[in-house]
Amino acid sequence: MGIVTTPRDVLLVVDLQNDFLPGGALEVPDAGAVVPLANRLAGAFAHVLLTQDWHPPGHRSFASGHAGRVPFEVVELDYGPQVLWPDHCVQGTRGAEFAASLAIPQAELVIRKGCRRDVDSYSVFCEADRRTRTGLAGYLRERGFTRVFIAGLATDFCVAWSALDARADGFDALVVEDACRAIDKGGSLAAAWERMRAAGVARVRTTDFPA
Ligand code: VGL
Ligand code: ZN
Repeated sequence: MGIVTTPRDVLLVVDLQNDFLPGGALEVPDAGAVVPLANRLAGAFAHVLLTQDWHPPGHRSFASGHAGRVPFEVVELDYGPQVLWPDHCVQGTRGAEFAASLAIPQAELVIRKGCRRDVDSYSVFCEADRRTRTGLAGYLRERGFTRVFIAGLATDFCVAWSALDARADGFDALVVEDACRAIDKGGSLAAAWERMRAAGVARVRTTDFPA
């Protein structure tokens, strides 16, 4: 598929932060490969936005605050099931900073998520309570963007939830598959692709863009 981008397209680069990269607190397998791909992909877009997982210390999604629990277990919170994570992307820490090799200075907006202590947010559109909006849909609409391409981390969490919410909010959503990496615990990656397929999220590759 040869993709021709237009000024109505936007690239969302999701969570390319130290804690998700090699040596980070919540390292995503092979995540280091994504940064150069994202840098190059960004050149095909007139508009690029970055997202940043941005938790206060003691965030409810951290296993460390749940007695007797360990990372990757699932607990029931008031808004539903929550995977517990190692402490990661704490506001103002080195782990929360963008990868040093990320080179997208033209990015127009950085949207932060997971900022409230008691509510996680994989989606860049809407928090895990499924009520609190981040404002991204309004921003995209006001600027006339209709197609949202997504690359970054992690395919089965922030990328997938954001793609699904983009569709729910009436945007075309296209995940650039090879410019993403997954956490993939307990079948989470296959389940995420199935949900995205059913919702009409398109699956594309960096090789679909002009060199
Ligand atoms: C993410 C788990 C916890 C992600 C963020 O960026 O996919 N995953 N926080
Ligand atoms: Zn997080």
